[in-house]
Amino acid sequence: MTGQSWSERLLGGFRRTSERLGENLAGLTGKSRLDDDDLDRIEEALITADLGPAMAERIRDRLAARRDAVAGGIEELRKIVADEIAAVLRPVAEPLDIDAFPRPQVILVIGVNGSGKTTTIAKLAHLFQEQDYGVMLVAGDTFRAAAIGQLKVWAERLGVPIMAGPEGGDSAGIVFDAVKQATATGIDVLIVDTAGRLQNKRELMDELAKIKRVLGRLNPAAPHDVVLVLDATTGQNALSQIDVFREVAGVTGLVMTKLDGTARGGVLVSAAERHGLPIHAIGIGETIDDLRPFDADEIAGIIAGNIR
Ligand SMILES: Nc1nc2c(ncn2[C@@H]2O[C@H](COP(=O)(O)OP(=O)(O)O)[C@@H](O)[C@H]2O)c(=O)[nH]1
Ligand SMILES: [Mg+2]
Repeated sequence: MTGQSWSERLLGGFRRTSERLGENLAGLTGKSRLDDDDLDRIEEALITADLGPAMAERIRDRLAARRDAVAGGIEELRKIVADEIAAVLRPVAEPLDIDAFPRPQVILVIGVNGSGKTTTIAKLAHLFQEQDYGVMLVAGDTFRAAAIGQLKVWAERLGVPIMAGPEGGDSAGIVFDAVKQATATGIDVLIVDTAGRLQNKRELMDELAKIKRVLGRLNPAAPHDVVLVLDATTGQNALSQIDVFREVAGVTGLVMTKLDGTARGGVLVSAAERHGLPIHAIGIGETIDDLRPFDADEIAGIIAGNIR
C-alpha cells in the first residue's frame, strides 16, 4: 500500500466493480442500439460485482431508457452509469459536522471487532483537531485490555484527553464520567469507542442501550451520532451488519474502512441504495491521515470508469 496515492488506493477499492462493468461495456463497441441481452449481461455483471440487485436494476432501467446512447460510444454509457450511481450516493454523502448545542457532541462508534473502530476514532479526532475543535476520547471498549491501551496510545499521539477505566470496567459509567468532565472542561466532541461483540447480540444490545440511557440522562440529545464502522473487505457481509446494528443500536451514519485493502468497495453503493444512511467518510489506510470525505461524484466516476 505504501507509495500509492490516495486516488490510486481509491481506484483499487472499487476495482472489482469498475473492471466488470468496463469489460461488459467494452464488448458493446460498434453497436448502434442496446438489446435485452446486452442489458441482461450488464445487470448480471453489476450484481456479481458487489453493487447488489436493486442498484443493478436501477442502472439497467436507466440504460434501457437510453438504448441508442451506445451509438455515441462507450463513454456515453459510462456517463449514464455514473449519473445513476451518483444520484444514489449524493444524498448520503454527509460529513460528520460538529453542531451540537450544548456541547459536547457525543459520537458513539460501533461495529464488529476488527472493523476499524479505534483507528477511525483516531482519524476522526485528528480531523476535528484540524478544525480547531476540542476532542476527548472515551475507552468504552472495556472488554479487552489491549483495546483500552490502543486508544490510549492514539490519545497520547494526538495530544487529546482520554477517559478510560480498568479492563472489564463498566463502560456506561466511564461514559458518564467522560461527559461530565468534557462538559466541565469545554470539550466540543466526545468520541466513544465501544466493544463489538456481535457473537453475543443480547449482551451487546444491553451494553449499548445502557450507554445510551446514561448519555440521555445527561443530555437528551446524546448520543448525537451513532456511527457504524464497516470493513469493506467483508463484502456483502457488511450489509447484514448494518441490519443487526440498526436493530441493536439505532445507527445514524456509516464509515467504511479498508477500501485500500480490497477491491470490493462496490458494496458501499449497495448499502447506500438499500439503507440511505449518511456515509460520513471512508478509510483508505492505517495512518491518521487516511480518512477521506465521501465524495459521491468521485466514487461514481471511479466505478463507471470515466475518471481520467
Ligand atoms: N488497510 C487499512 N487498515 C485499516 C483501516 N482501518 C483500520 N485498519 C486496520 O484494521 C485493524 C483493526 O482496526 P481497529 O481500529 O483496531 O479495529 P476495531 O477492533 O474495530 O477497533 C488494524 O490493524 C488497523 O490498522 C483502513 O482504512 N485501511
Ligand atoms: Mg478497537
